[in-house]
Amino acid sequence: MSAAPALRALIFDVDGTLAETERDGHRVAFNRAFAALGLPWQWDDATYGALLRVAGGYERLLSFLAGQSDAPPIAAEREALARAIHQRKNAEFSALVAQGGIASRPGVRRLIDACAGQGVLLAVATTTGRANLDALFPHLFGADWSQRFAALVCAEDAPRKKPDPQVYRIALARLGIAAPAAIAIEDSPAGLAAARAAGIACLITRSVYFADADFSGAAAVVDDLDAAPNWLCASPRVDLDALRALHALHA
Ligand code: XBP
Ligand code: MG
Repeated sequence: MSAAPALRALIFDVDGTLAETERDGHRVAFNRAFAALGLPWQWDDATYGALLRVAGGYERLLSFLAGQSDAPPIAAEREALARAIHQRKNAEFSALVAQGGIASRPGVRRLIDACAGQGVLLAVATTTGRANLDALFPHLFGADWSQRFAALVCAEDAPRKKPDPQVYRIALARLGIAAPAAIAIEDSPAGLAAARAAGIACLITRSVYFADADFSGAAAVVDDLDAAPNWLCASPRVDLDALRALHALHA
């Protein structure tokens, strides 16, 4: 029997995983965009939680507009409206981030800092656009954030949104590693499905909108990265030793 490959990379989802950007950022920004454009809609927490089943902000808007009797009846008009709302939403998201309204989730900064010293590559695999990363990451990881990540794969690179594995396959290609050498860290069922379909073991850190979701197929599920690992390891939190132990069990 051959030994399990070493853990070479952590591939992070962004929204809900690194920060509660859906609750504190995108939902608020969508509502500000609706108001700024004189549109009659506002999404409360429960509505947004249900809409999150559709990955991608633009796609989420289109799916919402298709079910609204007060939205344009012609598909091309709904698409134009969704593009306008989405563009404004992203501007509002950047403004929210600039105001300091979004912090990283527990343990994220610690784990990302640890990778640099231990030769574990870092990558991002997200359905959000690159502009949202450029706005958010300096606040989460400092001005030199881009030097920390060996690969950033966003909506512009991977148009087929999660649960499609495209975003993870591109991340692996850019990292130059095979799927068994990585662990994905995700918060959503669609993200888990995308990582698994790419052949990558996946750790779930539960976020507010997916607190009760079914994560069958995950290597493990924790409340956040500062929680005690619920698999066999000596670490008190999810650190690189804990992830190596999880990886050895699932690679
Ligand atoms: C994130 C998304 C994104 C964000 C908003 O999913 O679905 O659409 O909600 O970003 P994941 P955009 O965390 O699984 O990558 O509006 O830029 O799409
Ligand atoms: Mg997510």
